[in-house]
Amino acid sequence: MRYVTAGESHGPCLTAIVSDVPAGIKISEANLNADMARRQAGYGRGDRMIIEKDTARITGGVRFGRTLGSPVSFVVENRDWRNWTDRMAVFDAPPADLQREVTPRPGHADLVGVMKTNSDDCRDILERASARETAARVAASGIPREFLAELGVEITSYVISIGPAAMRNADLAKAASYSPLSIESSPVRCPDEEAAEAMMRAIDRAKSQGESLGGVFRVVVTGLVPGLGGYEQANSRLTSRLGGALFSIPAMKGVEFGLGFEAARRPGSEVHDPIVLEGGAFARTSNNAGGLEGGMTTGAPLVITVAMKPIPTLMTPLGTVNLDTLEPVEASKERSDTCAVPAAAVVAESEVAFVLADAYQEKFGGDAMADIKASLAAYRERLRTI
Ligand code: EPS
Repeated sequence: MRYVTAGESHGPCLTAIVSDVPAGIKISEANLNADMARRQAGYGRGDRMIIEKDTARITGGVRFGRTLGSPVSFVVENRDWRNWTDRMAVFDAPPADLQREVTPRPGHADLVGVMKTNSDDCRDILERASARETAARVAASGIPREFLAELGVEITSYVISIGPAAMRNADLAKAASYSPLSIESSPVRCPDEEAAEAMMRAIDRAKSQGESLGGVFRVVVTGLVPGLGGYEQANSRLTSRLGGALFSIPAMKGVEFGLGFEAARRPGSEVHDPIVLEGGAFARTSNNAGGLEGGMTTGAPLVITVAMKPIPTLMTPLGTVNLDTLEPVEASKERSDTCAVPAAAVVAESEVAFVLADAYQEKFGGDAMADIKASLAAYRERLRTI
């Protein structure tokens, strides 16, 4: 399964198309929009989220709640568009009073984008580089998420730290133990209530100082069969495919699998997961690998930890250079979020869903749910009878 998106942050809408979709996946409008709402929420979001009420409208590829096997298309309206019709007009000439964006924000795509495209207005760049685009990704991920759910795969995520405020015990061994309720009922999507309070205080402090905050979150996937992905080629390894997908999300600066960087500090005997037989099946006494060995799933939960940098738009701006006058000035202050780490975790789930759906299709067939399920059942049976 693959997706492509189009649309600007303050344009009429975002569009997504998912191709290589098997026929017969049940699609729930409620689930789709629940994920859209999860991406919009999170303590630390700015006023834009009061304007938007994101819902994904499917405009092709689904009939009577099931995929047809054709590409699936989505539209997500930008409610804010009505405030931008002149500044973001498709064909009309620019309004006489148009203020070009000429004070690029350090850390955003603004400066390098105008250099690269020969534009004289950072808005040509920032409208698309904006993380608003991730609303379209989450919409698109409705297809791989439902596909995986039908195959018994569950994807969750939670926030481990925001700025200096962190969960006291974010041990790998507990990674898959948090209930969706304990995560989703937290305003920062953190299952540790005390840490969540500290994170919200850190966000309040940052906001009052005109600052922004990044953080660390974890994506956990359960119900995977062993053997997804491959060791044969660079691009068959799930480790590289997942890493690439996660780094495609704006502002992601680090991805760790299982123990991650900690594995580099320990001796081998304290890193690798001993193999045992449990009820006739292979199992592990730990999951330091985070569910991947040799670029393939082991069948243990996939545990990925991701670091996000602080949002570059600062209400107490850093220095920059005015592109017209070449004078040193303060960077522009776009309305923005103080912290979007809880939302970014939902986007990361979406990226992971695409990679894993692709890996299932590769191994079990690509075009009809019935055949994929039969092939998966035969594989499970073969592994059971080792
Ligand atoms: C963003 C700036 C803000 C965020 C936006 C990402 O938008 P605006 O400038 O319109 O207030 O709210 O995020 C979203 C709109 C979204 O849906 O996530 C940026 O500069 O990246």
